[in-house]
Amino acid sequence: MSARRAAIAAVAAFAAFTMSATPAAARFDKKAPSKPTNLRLVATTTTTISIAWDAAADNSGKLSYEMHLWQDPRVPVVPQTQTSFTWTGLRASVQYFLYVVAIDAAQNKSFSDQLIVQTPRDTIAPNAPANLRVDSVTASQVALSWDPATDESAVASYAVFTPAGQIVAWAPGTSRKVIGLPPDKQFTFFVKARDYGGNISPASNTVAATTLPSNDTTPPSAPNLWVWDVDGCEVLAEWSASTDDQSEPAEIRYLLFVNDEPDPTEVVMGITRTVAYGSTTGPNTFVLKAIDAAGNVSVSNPVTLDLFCAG
Ligand SMILES: [Ca+2]
Ligand SMILES: [Ca+2]
Ligand SMILES: [Ca+2]
Repeated sequence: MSARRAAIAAVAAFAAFTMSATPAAARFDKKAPSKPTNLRLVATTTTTISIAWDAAADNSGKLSYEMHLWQDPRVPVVPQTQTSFTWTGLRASVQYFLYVVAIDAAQNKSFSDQLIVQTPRDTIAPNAPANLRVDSVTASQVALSWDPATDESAVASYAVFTPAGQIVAWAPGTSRKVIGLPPDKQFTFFVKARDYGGNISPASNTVAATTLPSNDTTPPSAPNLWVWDVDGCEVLAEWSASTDDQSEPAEIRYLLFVNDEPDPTEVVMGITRTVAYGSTTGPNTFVLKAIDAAGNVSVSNPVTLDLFCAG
C-alpha cells in the first residue's frame, strides 16, 4: 500500500470509528429480530390511526421499532417497551398502508405484515374563515385575503361569494383576486371554506369594496369567429382571443349572438370556444361580441351557416 493510500485508509478508519453509533459488539450481530406480528388497528378518527402489535425479540436482547406509513416521509422510532403507536395529521376518507419494522443496534431489520386502514369520512364542516379583508381595488379587480379556517380534519379549498352567488371557483389558498368587475360599483363579498369531505363552512364576515372609476373607452380588438356545423342544429364556435388596452385577457367576456339574439350558453370570461345551437332551419348567422371590464364592446365578423333544426 502506498503512503498516500495508507493515509486515506487511516483517515477512513478513524472516521468510521468516530462517526458510527454502532457499538462494537453490535457490528458482529448479523441476525435480524423476529418479525413484529399481529399488527392491528386499535382506533381511527378522520385524522389519526392507532395501531398495536405483538413484541418482536432479538438475539442481542435489544431492539426498537420504526413506524412506516406508505408515501409519508416521517419514520418515527419507538422504544422496545412500546408496542403501540398513533399516527396523527392524516386525512379523512383516505386508505393508508402501514407496517412496523423491528430493528436492532446493527441495523438488522424485520418487517411486519402490511395493515390497510381507511380513515372515516369527514362529516363535520370547517369553521367560518375569519378576518376577510380588502387588500387592494382597481377599476376591475378586488383583491381579498382572509385568515385560514380550521377543521377537525383539513381544509381543502375556499371560494368567494357575493350575495348573488359564487363568484370565484373553489381553490386552495387564503387570498384571491376577483376580476372582470364593472367600474365604479359597490360589491359585497364573503368567503366559505370546504374540507376534503365536501362539507362547507358558514360564511366569513362580509366586506364591501367599490371598484374605481374607469377611463377605459376603448373596446377590445375584434375577435375572429369560426363556426362549424357539428350535428343538425349544434355548432362549435371558436374565436381568436381579443386584447384590450386595460383589461387582462382573462377579464374579457365573450357573448355569442345567434340571429341577433344572445345565445343562452353561459358567458365565461377568458374562453375561446363554446358549443351553441342555431335557432331556425336554414341560414343562421353567428356573431361574437367581446366586452372589456369597463363594458366597451367589439363585434366579430358574422358567420352564416345552413342548419337543420328539427322540431
Ligand atoms: Ca440481532
Ligand atoms: Ca371536517
Ligand atoms: Ca378597453
